Amino acid sequence: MRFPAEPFRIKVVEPLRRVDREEREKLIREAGLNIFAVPADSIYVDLLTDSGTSAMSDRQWAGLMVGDESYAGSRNFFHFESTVREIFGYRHVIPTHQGRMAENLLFSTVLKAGDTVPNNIHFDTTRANIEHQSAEAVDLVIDEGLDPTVIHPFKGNLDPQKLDRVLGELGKGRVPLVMITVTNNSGGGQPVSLANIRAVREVCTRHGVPLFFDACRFAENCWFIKEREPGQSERSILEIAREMFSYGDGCTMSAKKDGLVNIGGFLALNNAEWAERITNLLILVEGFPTYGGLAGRDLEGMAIGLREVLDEDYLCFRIGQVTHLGDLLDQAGVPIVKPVGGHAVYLDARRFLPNVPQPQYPGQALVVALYREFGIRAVEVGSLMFAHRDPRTGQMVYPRLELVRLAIPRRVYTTEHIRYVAESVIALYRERERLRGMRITYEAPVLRHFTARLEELNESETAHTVQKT
Ligand code: P70
Repeated sequence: MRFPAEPFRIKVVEPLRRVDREEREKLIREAGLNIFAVPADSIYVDLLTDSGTSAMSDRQWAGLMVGDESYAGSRNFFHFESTVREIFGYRHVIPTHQGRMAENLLFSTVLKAGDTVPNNIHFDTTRANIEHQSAEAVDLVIDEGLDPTVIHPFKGNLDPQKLDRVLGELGKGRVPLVMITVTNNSGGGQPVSLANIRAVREVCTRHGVPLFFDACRFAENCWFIKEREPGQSERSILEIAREMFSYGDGCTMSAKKDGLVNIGGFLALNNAEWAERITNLLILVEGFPTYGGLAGRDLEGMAIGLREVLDEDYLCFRIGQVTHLGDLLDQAGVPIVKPVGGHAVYLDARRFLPNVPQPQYPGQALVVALYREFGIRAVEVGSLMFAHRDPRTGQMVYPRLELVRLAIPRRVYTTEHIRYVAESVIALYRERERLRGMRITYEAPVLRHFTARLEELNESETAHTVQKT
């Protein structure tokens, strides 16, 4: 058997609408070639994100019915709090409506202008929330993590030597915390090893700087540790998670990923003084500390989801389904980031469309074509998302990786859907020299990819250098 079959059966179905090519063409044009602006019910397979798109289990739905909607002291909060303490091990548990609010509360409390926050690679909202405090977000992933072709079991590892250098130069006065993102979303959903986390902890301790996790996909990271790290194969996912988090001082979490819920997040930490300041801010901007911007039933769904995600049959299927998509594409010669990560397959747009230079958004050209031709929604993780003007030099700085992410929602699509996606991408690859670059006609000052508008370049504006294979 190639990979385990779905460890669940389907009790409720959500019909999908098929929209023909002509209508898709019209919709994507009206959307300004921005896939975020296409109505979701005009999409056949939606791989925009694995965030908030999971199917909840029957137990989670049952949990919603025992939601206690008391303003203060809801019983679901205590269930949620004890679950987070057991898995993550941090004393203070602060619920938020999603991950970026946890980031915002943390960074607006502990950062001052001119500070620096290292990470393996910051994701977009994390980077934006740090820059919003006039601080700097620096990416210190190992060099292997920036090359889509290098095979390495833990390409999400943070380079301890690079970190030592940054902390040596800036000192704890300028670096209030170090972060590690598990798994490393912007680098292809790549895991971080326990050995690397221990090494990072050692550097942090030597410089007196706390370590926080961006824990969105922690269970998927732990699955890779169990599979790939020597000496870990006999341990449970819970044991591995507890050890992993024991090296940190806190975490931010978007439960929309490995919490298996459609909304929810939290901040958990040991520092009582930070927790008190953050809680006071929470009351001002989000809600009372026992609900934090959520309903009681949402907290119950999270408490149950955080346990379900530790199930090995689930994780084996989940990671297997993503790997299966990657294998189908790889066997057909489609350039992808290898090895395949935990939650998504990433197309390498530089090699897919060598005729479209980075300032012409090759990743976005692929995203638009996948929708127009096949009704599939993917997301660009490249120059549209990350290119920015260096404030010192005034020059545009382009990211090393130009990727298109096919993120797989949890427990939502069947293997046939996955095969449809693979066949579509392969068909597009065979037709790739027809694709054109694009230019931006509108952009917002921060997180521009969510609302930007673009237009396609004409034939003469696109450099055609692709070799027909
Ligand atoms: C995604 C979403 C969210 C995220 C994350 C990491 C490592 C924090 C957050 C914020 C965002 C997204 C991107 C493209 C399209 C749709 C959505 N990641 N840290 O899909 O969490 O969204 O709950 O505020 O990946 O990767 P939250």
